[in-house]
Amino acid sequence: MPPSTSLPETPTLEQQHSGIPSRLLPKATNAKSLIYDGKTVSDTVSLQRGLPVPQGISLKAFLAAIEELKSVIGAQNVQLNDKEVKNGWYMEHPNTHDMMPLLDSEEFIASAVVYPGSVEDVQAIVIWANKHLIPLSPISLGRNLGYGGSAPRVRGAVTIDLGRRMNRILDINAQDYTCLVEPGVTFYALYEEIQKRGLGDKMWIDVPDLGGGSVLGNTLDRGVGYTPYGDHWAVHSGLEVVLPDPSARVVRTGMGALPGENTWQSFPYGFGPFNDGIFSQSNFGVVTKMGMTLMPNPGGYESFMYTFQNESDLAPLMDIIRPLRISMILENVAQLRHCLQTLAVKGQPRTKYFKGTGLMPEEIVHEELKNTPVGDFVWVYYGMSYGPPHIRKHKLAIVDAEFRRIPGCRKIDPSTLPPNEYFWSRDRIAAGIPDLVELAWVNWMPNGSHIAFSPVSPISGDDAVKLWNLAKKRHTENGLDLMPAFCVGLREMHLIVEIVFDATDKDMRKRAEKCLRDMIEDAAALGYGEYRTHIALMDQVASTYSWNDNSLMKLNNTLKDALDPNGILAPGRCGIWPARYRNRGWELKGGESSSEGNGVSPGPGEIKL
Ligand code: EUG
Repeated sequence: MPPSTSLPETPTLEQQHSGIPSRLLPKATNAKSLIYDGKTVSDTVSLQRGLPVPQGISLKAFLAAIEELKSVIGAQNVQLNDKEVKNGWYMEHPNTHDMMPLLDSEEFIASAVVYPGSVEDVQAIVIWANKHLIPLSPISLGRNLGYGGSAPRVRGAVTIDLGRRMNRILDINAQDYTCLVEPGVTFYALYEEIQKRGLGDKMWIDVPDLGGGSVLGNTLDRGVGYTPYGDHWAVHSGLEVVLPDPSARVVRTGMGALPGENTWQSFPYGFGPFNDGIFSQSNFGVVTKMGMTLMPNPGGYESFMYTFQNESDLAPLMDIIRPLRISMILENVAQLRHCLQTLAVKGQPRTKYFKGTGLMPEEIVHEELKNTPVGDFVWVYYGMSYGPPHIRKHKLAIVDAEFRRIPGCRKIDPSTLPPNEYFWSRDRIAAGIPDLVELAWVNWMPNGSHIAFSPVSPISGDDAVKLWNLAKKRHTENGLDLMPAFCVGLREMHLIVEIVFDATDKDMRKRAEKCLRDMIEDAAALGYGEYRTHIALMDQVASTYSWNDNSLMKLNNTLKDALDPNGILAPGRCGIWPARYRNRGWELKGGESSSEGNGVSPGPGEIKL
């Protein structure tokens, strides 16, 4: 590895749609050097298996089809993936494969990447794919890290990188507090544009832990942010979708169906069935535009942070949080984090604290935390109160009285914390200011990669403890450090357990997969299902939603066959397989070394429900 001082500078938003805002460039430089310090192998890998031609087409026919596509959308907008792949890092990520591979890095990999510049180009690509029966895999930014990133589920699918050339903010409506975006608009870009137009005092956006993702892509995957508008899907309004059948028809949902409409972004439903849902976490259409509502500046805000000293505080604390959250005294998707993640987010490798193998000893974590400005703890709650001071005062007093029912609870005074303390990153994010700090815990392991276990549960002490115990059991069995964060929604919580692993360590990858699959199974047995998952785990997660003889998947299959009769769009995404792939062993159940099934049927396939 070259010394990190010689790394090229991270591209900025001025230079490219996926770039970092200039205000965050020093942070990006620092984050990048920490990540590159942790890489023990070359960043570029030449493809051992050559061009990953998708099943069902010969190399010769595939290459001829690629030439044909070049003549339709321009040769410069079609790139074959036949030489090498580069892993990069969050800000300079690949669009060809999963840079954090759970299986071999040549499994979830594209044969080519295409760059449409318009909705018409997207239609042309869909028509082309139907003609040649070539699988497509659309991405917006491809920063769905922990869930497969930019990778296609089917080896050799042609990735449609929508974001590179379709990244306009089409509208920011300062009267209705809405916007309309293309796939390539990141949270960073939307935030900067609102500031640039002088609207920053008036309106906020809602941002996830990292701001480099696509607003549209994150919302379609039902991502989460940390202002009161944190449920992105719930606050979107209006989609434009290219359908995957050979007609490649363009549809606008909700009010967008009415020519000359004036409420596409302010009334999501329109008339008739509310279709938006079938285009989220699915493979039923290529979304090319999305409306999003924006939050009025609440007129002030104040972050707060409480620490709790005992593992056993988890249950009573959750039971305290639930009524406060449902009644909106706790106003945002707040996080209750475990101390190990707080240590890891400092960005240093685990070996800095512990040279041994096996699990990170708890005593060492507590010894380290004692010497930090926050001090030692087991759980930490990050929240924010919104509104002018006289309104915040009453809400914060209730929170304080309730949290202090837990013996040993400490409220940390933010004025005692240095500017680089993680608290300030949570503070910015809960105020809708996108940041780049969260990433740092990937450095816990060399070649740090992460993959999430994300079950949904009621907000209750009993449920939190059950999930904590099952995660702990499976992590211990597999020798993996456990770093849970409970993200508390309004009436449910998402537990997010990110397993950090060394992607070059085959044995560790196997243990991570075993741990994830066992947790999914254990959770399902207790009534918990995941809100989102990695492409390698989608078949398993989908199979847990099996009520009444898998009737939900049967409905999804009916929709898939009707909308995508040739099965070209993102086969296998969210466990939904087109007829051409069904019953041919494409589903991943665990332990496989190949992500592929045994062929595809030559025609539209037998539709059997
Ligand atoms: C995080 C949160 C998520 C998710 C993946 C990661 C944050 C980790 C609430 O949803 O799906 C610290």
